[in-house]
Amino acid sequence: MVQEENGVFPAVCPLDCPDTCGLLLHKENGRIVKVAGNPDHPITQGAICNKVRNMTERIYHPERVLYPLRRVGAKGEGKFERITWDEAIAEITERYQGLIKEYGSESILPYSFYGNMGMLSVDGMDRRFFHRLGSSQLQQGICNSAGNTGWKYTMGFGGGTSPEETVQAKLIIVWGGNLVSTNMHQIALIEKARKQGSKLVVIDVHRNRTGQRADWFIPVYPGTDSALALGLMHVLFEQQLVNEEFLQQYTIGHEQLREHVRQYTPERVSVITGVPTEDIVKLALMYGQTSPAYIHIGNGLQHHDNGGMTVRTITCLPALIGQWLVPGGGAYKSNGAYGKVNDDALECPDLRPNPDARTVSMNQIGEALLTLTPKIRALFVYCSNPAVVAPDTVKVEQGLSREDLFTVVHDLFLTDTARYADIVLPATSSFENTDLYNSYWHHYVQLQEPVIPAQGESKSNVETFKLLAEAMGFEEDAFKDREEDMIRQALNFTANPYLEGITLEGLKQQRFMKLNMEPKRQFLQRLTTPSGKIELYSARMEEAGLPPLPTYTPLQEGYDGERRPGTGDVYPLMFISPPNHNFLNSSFGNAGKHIELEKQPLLQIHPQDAELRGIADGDEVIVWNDRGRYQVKASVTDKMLPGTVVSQGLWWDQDGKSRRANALTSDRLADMGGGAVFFSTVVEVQRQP
Ligand SMILES: Nc1nc2c(c(=O)[nH]1)N[C@H]1C(S)=C(S)[C@@H](COP(=O)(O)OP(=O)(O)OC[C@H]3O[C@@H](n4cnc5c(=O)[nH]c(N)nc54)[C@H](O)[C@@H]3O)O[C@H]1N2
Ligand SMILES: Nc1nc2c(c(=O)[nH]1)N[C@H]1C(S)=C(S)[C@@H](COP(=O)(O)OP(=O)(O)OC[C@H]3O[C@@H](n4cnc5c(=O)[nH]c(N)nc54)[C@H](O)[C@@H]3O)O[C@H]1N2
Ligand code: SF4
Ligand SMILES: [Mo]
Repeated sequence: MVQEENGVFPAVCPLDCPDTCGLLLHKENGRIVKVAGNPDHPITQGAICNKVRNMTERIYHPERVLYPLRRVGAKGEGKFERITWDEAIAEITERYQGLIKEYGSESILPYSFYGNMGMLSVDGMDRRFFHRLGSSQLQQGICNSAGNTGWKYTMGFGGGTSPEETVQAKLIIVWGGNLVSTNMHQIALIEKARKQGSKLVVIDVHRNRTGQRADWFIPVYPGTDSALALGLMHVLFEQQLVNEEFLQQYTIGHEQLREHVRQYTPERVSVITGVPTEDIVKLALMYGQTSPAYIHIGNGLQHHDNGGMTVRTITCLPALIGQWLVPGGGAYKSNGAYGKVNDDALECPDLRPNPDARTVSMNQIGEALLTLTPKIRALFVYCSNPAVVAPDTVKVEQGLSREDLFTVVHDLFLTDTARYADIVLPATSSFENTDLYNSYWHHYVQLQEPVIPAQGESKSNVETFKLLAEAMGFEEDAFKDREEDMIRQALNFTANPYLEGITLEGLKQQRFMKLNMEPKRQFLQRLTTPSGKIELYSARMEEAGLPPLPTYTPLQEGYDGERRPGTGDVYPLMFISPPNHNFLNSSFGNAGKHIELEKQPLLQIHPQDAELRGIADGDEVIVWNDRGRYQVKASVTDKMLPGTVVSQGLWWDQDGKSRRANALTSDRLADMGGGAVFFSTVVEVQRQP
């Protein structure tokens, strides 16, 4: 049931952002005229970002896809004709049935990520459908999987310090994260802490918006953070700043670690990281002598060849000084595990006739489309835009161009990916749906109910996959469930004590309900490693062929102390392409206001590197390597150490101007979790002739 024509209605921000803000949608004559923050939300407290304040532009965008489309031009050309839903569903099921008969169900691959964080949308009816179909499975390693794996080897449970506590911290280290743009309410909490005398240290490869606010910004060479953390450990042990009692009681491997870190002297670490020796010592003393000390581990530093080990190494630091037992101390990488729902009930993996169906890495989609045997013959993309966000987009595009590939894209827009589709299906915005939301940062569960009707002929993911299931003749009850049934099933999960007391009825009344955080105080319960302790030495890592102790491993492409930029390598510059302030990954890359604010993609380049190449501020430059090219405007700045160039934002390429950063990035996988290595990229830059 959709709400009345006029009024103010509660909503949830659906975007892949840790804050998961509570919203209020103001409606006039049936249209949303204003998107505001909900002041009653205990964490987000009515403040929202500019991106979502301008969300109406996206919802009512003139280019929103409102009807099913069939391709009439060449793949990539973007020429389509309008068809009906009946025609679209009939064509898809006919193709799928034919492919299954001839090549088996694994010839079909779903491709999705968290374009909408609603659990029913991306971990719900869609999963049921592809399980029952017996499709190939997608390994979703594009975002945080390397780092989260490294964290879990060390700590077990995938949750750290609660946001509310961080205001008590006296020292806050933001390590490889740009929270001003990507987690604004954590910044609000940090500012509160600073008013009470806390210091903010930011460690990053460039002085991003967050670094610009820091009391101390420490620039590092990309991919060298584990060496820095090991250098800090060296000093902590040497200066006897470690908490021996905590190490004895709560950790295993501290004796081995003590020996192991002797080799990481500040002098050696300084050469590897670019951080002056005295700064390494100063930071170690600060960390060892300030309590509570909180480390916020960003996602950026784990998009590297060594990303899993980097997060694992930093995760060991609070244990050395016993900060896990201090309220406001400890560390955060993701708090997703606290709100874990009943995934089996939601996704119904038992419907799968072939539990051993092959798994394809979403980071290697281009390669998979081009070379995998037996071939992928059909691709169903939803809640993701691989032609822009996946590594090595030149290969992705070649794969998507295959004439014998049948591609369906379900989206709100004709994205760069959708232009290669055979069939495009129109998706609703989250404000048109019922869905359940968790945050991977704060502890509030939230409910979205439709505020406006589905625009045009758009349908939600749940509806779309139900229609497809019906047309495929899938008769299981799982495909008859309504949204509210699915929410009840998800919340019915006694295995997670944090979820106790959260119900659909409660959510309808209160809109946001806090997880039951009582068990958290029993810190030991959260150490779900095999030993039940913090594993400074991990036998499981050893079994997986990884160094069991925290270790620094240089990037495969790139440089450290031994191999400096500009010393004759073909591609002497490290290329970092993190998110920008006004887009959400590639979402909003087509919205007027958001583009107006970002203007155009820039390449931040150090004055030394610019001078060497005769590049002046404002010049159009070409960035290239063996994989592809990227055309941007140079911004000469000393925000990075020489040798690193930075370009923020995932831009659409529809004007044919080579505007995809991922044309340059590699589809290698990180050391853990099948993670992506976006930032382990080397390039050369020249002024556009
Ligand atoms: N405005 C906005 N907000 C977003 C997003 C967005 O696109 N726009 N995306 C959302 C998503 S999906 C995610 S995963 C999060 C990500 O948000 P964050 O956790 O903040 O991570 P990133 O922005 O990817 O990278 C953060 C920083 O890592 C730095 N970095 C790169 N390599 C290294 C390194 O080797 N060492 C160190 N120390 N730093 C390094 C980059 O320079 C960058 O400043 O943000 C979410 N929020
Ligand atoms: N170079 C480089 N590449 C990166 C990153 C980086 O920092 N640098 N970051 C990486 C990270 S951390 C991530 S998480 C990925 C993110 O990559 P994606 O998950 O692909 O994120 P978006 O680009 O936001 O694309 C989401 C799409 O889902 C659509 N969508 C939204 N809601 C719905 C819905 O309800 N139904 C359907 N069917 N569609 C919907 C949106 O319109 C949009 O086109 O990108 C990765 N790529
Ligand atoms: S994108 Fe993040 S900060 Fe902005 S409204 Fe959504 S949840 Fe809040
Ligand atoms: Mo992400």
